[in-house]
Amino acid sequence: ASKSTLPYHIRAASHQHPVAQKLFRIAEQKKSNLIISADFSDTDGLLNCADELGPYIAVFKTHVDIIHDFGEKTVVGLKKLAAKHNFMIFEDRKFVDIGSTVQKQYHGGALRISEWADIVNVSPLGGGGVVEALEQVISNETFPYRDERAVLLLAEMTTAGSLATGQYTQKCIDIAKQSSAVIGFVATGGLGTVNPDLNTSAQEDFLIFTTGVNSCQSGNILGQQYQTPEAAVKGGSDFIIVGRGIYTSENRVETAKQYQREGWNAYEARIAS
Ligand code: 5FU
Repeated sequence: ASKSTLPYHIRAASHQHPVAQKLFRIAEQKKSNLIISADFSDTDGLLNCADELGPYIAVFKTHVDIIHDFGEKTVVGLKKLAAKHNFMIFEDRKFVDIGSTVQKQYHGGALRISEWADIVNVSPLGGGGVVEALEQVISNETFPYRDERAVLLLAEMTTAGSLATGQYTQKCIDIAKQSSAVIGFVATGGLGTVNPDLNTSAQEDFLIFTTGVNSCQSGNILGQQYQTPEAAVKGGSDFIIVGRGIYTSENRVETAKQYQREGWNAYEARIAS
């Protein structure tokens, strides 16, 4: 049975993971299932965007390795704005190496991801060991953010010719079921409603995060493929991720509000169905 027709507050109350509980509650409070993909290359640009759009989003998604002046100011600023506007932070890092390397990339290192990102994602090309490696860090008694960190698996990609399909996607579901740190998937939406192996038990409730959302574009030259907020949410997406559709628009606050409304209306329609 799909969980996608249940309201977020019901899913929050029954979810096993504190990060998923918090995220559902934020979404419900702010009436937003919108994630901004803030692909900025400088700290000021990133923080300005977080401050301006913070009120309308549930999650702020980053690629901090593209920020040329990343440092203390970025980390402190992000954490402060997340608290101010009540959003979570998702670093779209797509960890893909062997477990011990990923542990070092996640915790410490140049980007200090474990310090500030509530959510990170993993590309389990090398199998489930990489998820176990992150779980080891997150569940360690000395880790200061023990119940405040979660993992998504990159089960599908939006790009034309993606290899993350079929058996690969299925295997991601198997890996997720083995791990207490995984709260869901980055996927195109349908995973939440059409996959017969997903969310089959009362305890299981994986969240679907969907990139490649844009109301006006159908694609661009580098293979990106888009769907509208309505199509994504109707198809089973719990959180829609919008980048250029918002941050390159003339008035990004108004555009963000519009995506927020569209995403939320589609969610309300889905739970009423
Ligand atoms: F895993 C994926 C994927 O399959 N497609 C994506 O587009 C991630 N992304 C990210 O979402 C990508 O790295 C960008 O950060 C963002 C999409 O940005 P856009 O401007 O909305 O196309």
